[in-house]
Amino acid sequence: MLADIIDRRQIKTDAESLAIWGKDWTNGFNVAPSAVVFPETNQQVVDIVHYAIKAGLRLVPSGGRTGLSGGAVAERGEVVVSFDRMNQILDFNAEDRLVTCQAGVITQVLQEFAAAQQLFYPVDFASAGSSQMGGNVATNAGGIKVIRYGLTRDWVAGLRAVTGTGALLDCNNGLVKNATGYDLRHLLIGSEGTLGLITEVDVRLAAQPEPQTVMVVGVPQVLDLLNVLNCFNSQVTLSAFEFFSDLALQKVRAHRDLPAPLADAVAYYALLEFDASAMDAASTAFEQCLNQGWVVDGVVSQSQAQADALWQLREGISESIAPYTPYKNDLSVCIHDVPDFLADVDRFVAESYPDFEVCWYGHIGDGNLHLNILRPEHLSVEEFMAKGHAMSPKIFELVRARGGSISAEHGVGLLKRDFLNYSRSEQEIALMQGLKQLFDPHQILNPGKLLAAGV
Ligand code: S2G
Ligand code: ZN
Repeated sequence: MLADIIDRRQIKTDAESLAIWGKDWTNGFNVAPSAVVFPETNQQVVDIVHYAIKAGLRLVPSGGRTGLSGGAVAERGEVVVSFDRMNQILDFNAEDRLVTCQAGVITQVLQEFAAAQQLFYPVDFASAGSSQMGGNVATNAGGIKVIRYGLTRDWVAGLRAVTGTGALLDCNNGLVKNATGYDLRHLLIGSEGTLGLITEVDVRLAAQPEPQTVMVVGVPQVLDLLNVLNCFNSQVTLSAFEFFSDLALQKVRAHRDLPAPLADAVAYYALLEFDASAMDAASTAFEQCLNQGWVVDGVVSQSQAQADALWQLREGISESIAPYTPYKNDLSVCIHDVPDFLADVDRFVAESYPDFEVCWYGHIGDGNLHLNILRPEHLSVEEFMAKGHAMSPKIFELVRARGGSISAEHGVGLLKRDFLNYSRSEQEIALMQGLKQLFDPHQILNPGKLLAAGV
């Protein structure tokens, strides 16, 4: 049917393609798209939406397929709209420091393009090598530099998107200032393909930072991580403040054959990044933390290669624990709440799930914790996922008690859809459903993601 409106070479229906493009990095969901279509222009995306309305097709937008909440999973015969072939950088303006990317531009390609203009695209995370700009905008991707540079949302100066009525919206057009009503750009950012299919993004670029230094310190008491953060934050402009447990470090070292960062193992580690010119201030802060007993040891990169090696210890975690089919939760609370929240969760899991190994890591400088439970040998994946789903509401209760988020940066997708009420009020959810009705009256855009379908 689709061949009526798009070249056959842009349509795949073979089983292997359906299996590849029908999912993202999330496991545990049925993968059953009916076809994959590869538009090459905005107009083709418009035509696909108009056709879907007429033919009663439902569409799942697909970018780098690195999502962790099932946001790009086609589980019920939907047509996957892949932006792989809309992967060009269309324009760049040095005065505006703006680059216009098609949705399929890989994050790393944009980072390298920015560097070639002596500028900097400051949103970075482990999947930068395969994630795409459209998906980054659709999930408001965060990552490891948020503490200094904010999230994707902060760098989107404009975007083009096709709504569920087939309207091609051109939002904000790269303007710095535009006080002319509701900023629809910010509705579409983080909407996970449920309000519109993002086809192009006008991205603002930052000035190139000076050379960075990376420090890894050993923190025996998890609660002291926040003391270390506060001590450094008061004296150093941090580009990153990440943490990971010794269990996470063991898995990365085994998976990537990397040396330990410190002479002795410590229960927790913090990875800090800051301008090389702030080394003296960082040394002072380190000494203070040492005197307080908050840290016991530390290492500082002396070269870019050493900085990259230290970053591997953090950025390699997700991939290194994947073989343990971890049960993931991506949680956030206000920074001042992190110590008590961490203690709440650790206590709850130890009491209720003594056989669960908790692998803690994340962007603790943003109050964002990645709670990964590694699958115990004696449980099958199905049994383990079922136990995880039963455990999550109790974890979300701890999140709600502190006004936190049940999905800090990975989005809602399918995985967290039924738990929105732990972090959003009924009034807010009703308004979100109203917006969904306005932008996608035929319920064809990523149905069932973020919001329960058909409401
Ligand atoms: C991270 C990556 C995905 C995961 O490493 O910061 O956001 O495994 C994560 O949780
Ligand atoms: Zn993360």
